[in-house]
Formats: sequence, structure tokens, C-alpha cells
Amino acid sequence: MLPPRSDFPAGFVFGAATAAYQIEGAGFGGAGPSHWDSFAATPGNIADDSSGARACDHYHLWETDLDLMRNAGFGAYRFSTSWARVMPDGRRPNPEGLDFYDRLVDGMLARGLAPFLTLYHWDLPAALADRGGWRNRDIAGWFADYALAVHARLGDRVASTATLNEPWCIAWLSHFLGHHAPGLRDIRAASRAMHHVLLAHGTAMAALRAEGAQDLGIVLNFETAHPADDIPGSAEAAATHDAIYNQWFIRALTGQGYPQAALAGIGPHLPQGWQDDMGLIAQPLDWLGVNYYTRGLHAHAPGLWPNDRSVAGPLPKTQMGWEIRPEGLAEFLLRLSRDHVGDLPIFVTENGMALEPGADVTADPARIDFIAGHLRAAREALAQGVNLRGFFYWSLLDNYEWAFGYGPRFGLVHVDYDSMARSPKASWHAFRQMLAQGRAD
Ligand code: PNW
Repeated sequence: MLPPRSDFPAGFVFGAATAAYQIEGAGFGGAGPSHWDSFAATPGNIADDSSGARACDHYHLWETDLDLMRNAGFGAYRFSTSWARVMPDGRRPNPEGLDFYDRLVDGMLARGLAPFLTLYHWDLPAALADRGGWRNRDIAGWFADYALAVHARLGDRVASTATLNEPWCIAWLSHFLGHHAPGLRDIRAASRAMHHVLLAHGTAMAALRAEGAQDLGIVLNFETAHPADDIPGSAEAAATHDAIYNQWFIRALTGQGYPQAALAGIGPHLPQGWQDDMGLIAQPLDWLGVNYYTRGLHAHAPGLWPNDRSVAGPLPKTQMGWEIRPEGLAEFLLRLSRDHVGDLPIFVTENGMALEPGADVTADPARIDFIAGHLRAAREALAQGVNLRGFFYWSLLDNYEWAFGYGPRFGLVHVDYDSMARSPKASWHAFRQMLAQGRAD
């Protein structure tokens, strides 16, 4: 059972989240290729060698999907626009792509769903990737132009706009760990990307503000970093990981500067004159988005910086192998408000679990328990004074889980990838039951 709606303040937003490349289908409707298409086409990069070419065919089934959002009783929908669909070559708008999002936003409003827009959830146009992508400083201007093009079309109707989803994944996971497009394992490329994502955010924020845009924010991911054992080197590995993952972005965004423990390895590879960009990066935010899934255990690894090796932990795990630890959500919300953002409104923009389906693909009691635990953690943070404004489940639909392909299923709604049939799971019904207790807003 989920906690009652009345446990949350009036106006608290409940929603579900998706991302364009994971659900829409790609490469048609005037869209250009993205670097995910080429990454996915390279054998070995994706667990099942699949791509987002068809995904959930949401591009054609979007009305069904918005009905699923509304019928669950949600008041908001977090979605992303695809840069490669809006600008096939990264620079010039594609009217057909903008028309699609225009209809989508109108469809949300017609169903009483507040549109929470994310401008970049990883589908970089291939033409820009070919010019160095996030390694090229010019991406700050390219991204700002894209942000303005979307704002010009949708800005009068969206409730909220995030610049980037998870800059750690865009920069570190993709350029240092090599797990996501463009699949690099290169400290110099990664360090530059770590700075350029923030520069792009700041440049776009300033441009959007100049156009009168409101309710602007960014979505960061956080993962508790604990030492795997008592060796001092493991405490150091966990602290270094924490600096790169949990502190780098929020510190820069709030004018606190990059953390020393991360600068030790990244600093020498940053672009010249990076210090001069820190003012532009620290644009005032209207809200912060927090994605939280799990904790990681870290052990000392001899060799190259950051001397960090991830170790499997003892707690119960999801289908991703991620430990389930709801109290970490409350810990992060408190830590963020105490150390970084004070009273700034915070939204949990993603939290969810992948679960192996059983014979009845709609029976997912473990997911209901997972959500209940994390909602209780959210309530705990509220009780301790955190200015938490909403909670978005990841994800509405089973979808393309990046390097893991179509295996892991995060959805409140099951998707049959042959027939494209949608079947609401017990967790969807649990939200519906909770939210039927009356909208507080
Ligand atoms: C997030 N990690 O990705 C994304 O925002 C979603 O698109 C994705 O489907 C969801 O979480 C579930 O994975 C992450 O390696 C991917 O730490 C990887 C990591 C974190 C978040």
C-alpha cells in the first residue's frame, strides 16, 4: 500500500517521467540521427544490441500514454524533447518535430497534466557529436539556441523547464566510464565534458531568462557512496566518488566551486580559463530536480585516479542489481537543503525500480513496496523541513533502458514490444487508488 495522499501537503505534485529516446521511436518524422543511434548500432555497446528506433512507438501512441497518465490520477508529466527531432542537424529547426511536441503539450493540458519539460535527456544530434559533442566548448551556444527554439514554441504552456537530465551521466558515465554514447574512456574528454555541461546549462539559463522564461531548473542524479570495507583507501575511494558524482554539479551551480577531491584528478584536464565561467554557471535556479535510485559501495583500486572500484552490496536488489535503500533519499534531500540549496523548491524527478516480470506481467508487489518506502522517505524529509514540492516515478512505461536494452522493466505500465499493447500493472493501480483520494491542488 502506498501512503495516503493526505500525508503530503496541499499542492504536492505527483507524476511519472519518461524520456524521448527511451519511448518515442527515432529516425522518422523529419528527425535526424542522434549519437545514441550510432552508439547502439555498434555491436557490444548494448546488452541486447537493440536501439531506440521503435522503442514504445510513443510518437504514434502518445494519446494512449497521456490517457494512462491522466487515468492514474497524476497531476503532472515529466517528458523530454529530442534535440535530434527538433533540430535534425543540431542547428536548424524541423517544424514537424516541433509540431509533435506542440500537440503533446496541448494533450497534457487537455487532460489536466502539468507539462514538466526536460530539454536534454541524452539524444544529441549526430552532426554535433561529429563536431566533438560535449568535448567542444561551442556546445554551450548550440544548446542555448536549441533551448530558445523549444521555448519559442512551448514556453507559453509548460509548467516547468529543466535544462539537462543528469549531467554526471552526460559527462562521466559517457566519456570516462564509456557506458553511454559516445562511449569514451578518456579523462581529458570526460573532464572537459564535466565543465561544458555546466557551461551549456548556464548559457541556456541566461538566454531563457532573457526571453522571460520562468520555473527553470536542472535535474541531477545522486547516489550514496559508502566505503566497501575498513581500508583507509576505500574511505578515500568513496569520498572521491562522492565528490565527482554528488558534489561537482551542485557545488558549481550554487557558486560553491568545484570540490577539491574531484579537482585533484579532473583539474589538470579542464579547459584553460575555466574559472572565468563559474559565474555564468551559477545562474539562480527556480527549483532543483533530484533523481535517486540506490547507493554504491566503493573499494580502493590501485592504479590510476580515481582509485575507485564499485563492489556489490549486501542489501536486496532490483533487476538492475541496484541496492534498495529508501532512507538514502531522505538523507540526500536533507543534505542538499542543508549544504547547498537551502529553501529552494526540490522535486524528486526520478525514483523507481526495474523488476523482472513474472507469469502475470502486471503483478508487481515489490514495486509497490519500493515506491511506498521512498514516499515515506520523502515524507520524512518534509517533516524535517525540506522544501519538497513533488515526486515523479520513473517510469510511466517499460522502455529502452539505454545500454541494458529492453531487458529491465521500470514501468508502471507493461509494454509488449511486439504488439505495443500497454497493460497497467498493480503499481499503476496503487497510484490510482492513492491519488483518487482527492487532488490537494
Ligand atoms: C537515469 N548510473 O539513468 C535516467 O535519467 C533514465 O533515463 C534511466 O532510464 C533511469 O535513470 C534508470 O536507469 C541513470 O550508472 C543511468 O549511476 C545510470 C546511472 C544513473 C542514472
